[in-house]
Amino acid sequence: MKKYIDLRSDTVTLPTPAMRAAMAQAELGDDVYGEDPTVNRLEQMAAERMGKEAGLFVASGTMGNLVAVLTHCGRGDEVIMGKLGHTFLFEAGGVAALGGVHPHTLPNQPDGSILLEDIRAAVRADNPHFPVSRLVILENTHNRCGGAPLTAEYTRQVASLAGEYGMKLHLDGARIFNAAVALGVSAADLAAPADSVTFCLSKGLCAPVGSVLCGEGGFIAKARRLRKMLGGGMRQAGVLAAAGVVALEEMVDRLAEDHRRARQLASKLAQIPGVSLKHVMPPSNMVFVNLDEQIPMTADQLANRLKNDFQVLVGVVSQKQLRLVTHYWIDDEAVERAVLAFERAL
Ligand code: TLP
Repeated sequence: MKKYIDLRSDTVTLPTPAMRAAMAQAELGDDVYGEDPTVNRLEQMAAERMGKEAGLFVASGTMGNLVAVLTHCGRGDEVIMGKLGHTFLFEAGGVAALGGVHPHTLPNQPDGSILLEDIRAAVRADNPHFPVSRLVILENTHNRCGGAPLTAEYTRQVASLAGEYGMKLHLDGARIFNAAVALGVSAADLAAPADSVTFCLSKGLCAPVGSVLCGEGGFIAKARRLRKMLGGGMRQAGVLAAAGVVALEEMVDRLAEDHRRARQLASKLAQIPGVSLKHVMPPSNMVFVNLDEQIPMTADQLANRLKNDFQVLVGVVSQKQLRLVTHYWIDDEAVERAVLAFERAL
């Protein structure tokens, strides 16, 4: 098999040798009976890291967000989310399809936030014509907004606005540790204002599978039933959770290296004629590359050329935009080789 430099996403990360060893040795039980000690340990560690009472190991970030929405909302309720949010764009419409929950989308600002006045204006009056406004979702870091981190202060303002109207706040913190490292604060600080938070073990943290949904004890008990309903009750899941434990113990602080490499990649790509970037100084581990009109190629064509001629894989966002994501398996040499591939391909 050819050896690719894979910058399509941090979801492509393979487990580290320490994770494989922990998986092989994990103590196991039936988690649907609550008897898998490794899952229980991971859920407890995750809850502590998020500053919440309890955690629930789920198969993916998508499942974590879906379970959270179904736990907070009933059929005919409305959830406010960003137009560029992962929950709106990339989760197969699960909240509507499976929960009968109505998405109300609002513009995302370039920094990933949603304007407070937009949220306030979107809240429904108590009137039988309208769905009931029940939940707000924020995303941190914000994927489509260039990996931008939302501050704890902004999140607090949204939580307090939501609270004024009896709504809850869910945080899609798939990359909350990237946000914490970027801002120099703890993930618990960022999650504190939210009623619930999902974070992913299988992105920059390198675990092969899984996310954890965290919140208060009663919320997680209800979420556990919904996870079962969705087919997400996993049995000897400790074999996966073991990698998650290593992810939390060993892989969080090093995310700063991925951010440094994203800046390095961006600053070099920005020097190539015809290339411009969403952020010349990317705030976390994502680099969004725009191809100017002078480049006679679509993003798709460029991605194919990078793959076939240079063994470099990148994500295609739109006709003229690519996304490159740094992660544990991208070292300084891979960054250099990717830049060289762009220079030659263009
Ligand atoms: N994001 C993936 C793709 O689905 C786009 C990626 O390559 O970035 N929330 C956020 C903010 C995400 O970026 C993702 C995955 C998820 C949730 C869903 O996680 P999974 O893939 O575990 O369901």
